[in-house]
Amino acid sequence: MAGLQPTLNQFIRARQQDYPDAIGDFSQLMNVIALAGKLISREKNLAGLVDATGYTGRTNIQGEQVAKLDEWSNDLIVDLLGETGCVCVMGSEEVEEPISPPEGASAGRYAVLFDPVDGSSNIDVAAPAGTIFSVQRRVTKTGVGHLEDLLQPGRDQAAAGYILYGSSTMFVYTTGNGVHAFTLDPTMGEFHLTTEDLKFPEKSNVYSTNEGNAGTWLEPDLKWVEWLKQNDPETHRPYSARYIGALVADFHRILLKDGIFAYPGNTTRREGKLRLLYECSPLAFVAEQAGGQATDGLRRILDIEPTGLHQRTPYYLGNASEVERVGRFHSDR
Ligand code: FDP
Repeated sequence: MAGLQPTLNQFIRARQQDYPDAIGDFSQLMNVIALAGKLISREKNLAGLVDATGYTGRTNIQGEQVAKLDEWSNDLIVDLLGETGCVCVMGSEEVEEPISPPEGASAGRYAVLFDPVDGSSNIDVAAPAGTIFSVQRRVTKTGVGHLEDLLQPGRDQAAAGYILYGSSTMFVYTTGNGVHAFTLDPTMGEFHLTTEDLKFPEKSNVYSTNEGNAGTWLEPDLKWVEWLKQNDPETHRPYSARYIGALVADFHRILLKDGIFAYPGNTTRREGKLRLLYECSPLAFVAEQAGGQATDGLRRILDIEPTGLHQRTPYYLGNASEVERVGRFHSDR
């Protein structure tokens, strides 16, 4: 029954013993991210009424149009995190360079990367979108705003997760001790635990990819999707296709119902579209903690050594056996 399950705050506090060096910073960070999620959720739900649809007219570092909600959410998260005194640097999809906490705020032990609104083109059509976050421990000793604290491989993440703005607003996170999902009760303004230690289901015959790009795909991906579509009931084929066009929403469906998400590289952009540090790595951490996998076709996403804040990677994410299968199509590329 709603309201009886622990709140996100209570749940994280009860698990402080998972972090021997915890001094409350981590729970504060999670609470602030959750607060941002509640505010973005409210803004998204009222989008047409509060001038939150459409674009600002600017393009970001990726050359993509900046949606009004992208900009609003980015500023909100930067302000909220910056004030905590828990961060030494932030990295956002919307900002080219590392972001320092404001002058006067103390520098904390964490570096936080985020995509404020993933799938923002869905906002104008009242379809799902999300926020993705990744928390790394600082590796530098002094000062703030160091790129080095952001450029760490995904396997070192202290925590990662996402907020899904769908028919419900969900907060899903891991600290490397399982994946836990919370649902926002908007009447209470609280996230309540809905699933502890979430795992991918066993069965899997759904794929999620933008097949409209197939004309630019490389041979392994063409052959793989062709295989998925063949009729062979023994191997549960053909697979069903589902594509929402917002990574968080597509991934959440797969996490709950099984399958694989793919955004391959292609002939014009070998590195694909999705960004390693604030899209792929955090969801890869969640996926692995739920028994799934994430690769670039050949390499484990969490083992990629980042070289740039906005670097991209081909991406295959989901049920372990499905990610292994697509890897076999890529193994001779
Ligand atoms: P968007 O550009 O709308 O923000 O990385 C961004 C992303 O959406 C993902 O959420 C989504 O999976 C993908 O791009 C959609 O890209 P395509 O429109 O090329 O399919």
